[in-house]
Amino acid sequence: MSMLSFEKKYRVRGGTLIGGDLFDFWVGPFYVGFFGVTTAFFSVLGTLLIVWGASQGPTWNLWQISIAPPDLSYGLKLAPLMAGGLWQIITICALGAFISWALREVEICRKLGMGYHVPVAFGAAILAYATLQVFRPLLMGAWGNGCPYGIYSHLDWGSNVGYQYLHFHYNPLHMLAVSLFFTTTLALSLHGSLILSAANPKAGETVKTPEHENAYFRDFIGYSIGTLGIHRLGLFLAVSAAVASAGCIVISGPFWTHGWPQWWSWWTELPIWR
Ligand code: UQ2
Repeated sequence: MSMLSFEKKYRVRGGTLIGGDLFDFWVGPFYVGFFGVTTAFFSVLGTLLIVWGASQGPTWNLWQISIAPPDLSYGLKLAPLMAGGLWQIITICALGAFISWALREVEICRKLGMGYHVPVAFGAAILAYATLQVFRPLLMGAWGNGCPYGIYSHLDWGSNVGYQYLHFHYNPLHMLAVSLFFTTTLALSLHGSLILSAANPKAGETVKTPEHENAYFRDFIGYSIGTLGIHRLGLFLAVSAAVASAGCIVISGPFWTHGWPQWWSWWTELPIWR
């Protein structure tokens, strides 16, 4: 715990959103807080329900275990436990845990006097999950449109939904989301490799500074975005990827029911070709 002397200054009471001082303490290096307790509650309950669901299923093969949403015929009703009800409760546990985690981040931000960029960014990932498992099924009128919890089964679901729209790669927001994910990995590979290079000079030489990092990229491509800029760019790319993902799935069904290749006929139907 090399940061303990630094942390002493920042391990302060207060900043909690709920419960006052009740859960305002640490366990080892970890802040607990009211939302640490609710995170633990929802994740333990959800995990136990998945394991129990698996025990009631046909296999212990890790790849094949699956907990499926209800049949489409149940619509938006609560389903019997063994016919999708388990999936519904597990989905509530998952969202409970994710939202608790984000609020625990908010409390830590408040203690440190930081901005809320971290929980807001994580909120984009929660939005994508909620869009897939809650908002889209709601808009389509049945929980059966949600994605199953299982390693192979969620891949099969993705493949089937893709083919349902003939060729999902023609979905313009899917195109944007994929491009943003790839660009995120490009930016992080450029950044991580630059940091490791500057921090690991030849034996006996001192660690290099941001001046060297700027000079490297100016020599290489004539431009450096800067040490603050690369982190702003990374945040923007990653959050945009999650938001575009949410968009690309929620428009598939609720707002576009044909194949995605057909969407592009807006181009051939432009009056300029007549
Ligand atoms: C940079 C810089 C860093 C970096 C990186 C760059 C000193 C430590 C990686 C270079 C990044 C550029 C030029 C932007 C690339 C654009 C896209 C869309 C991938 O200049 O400043 O700080 O880590």
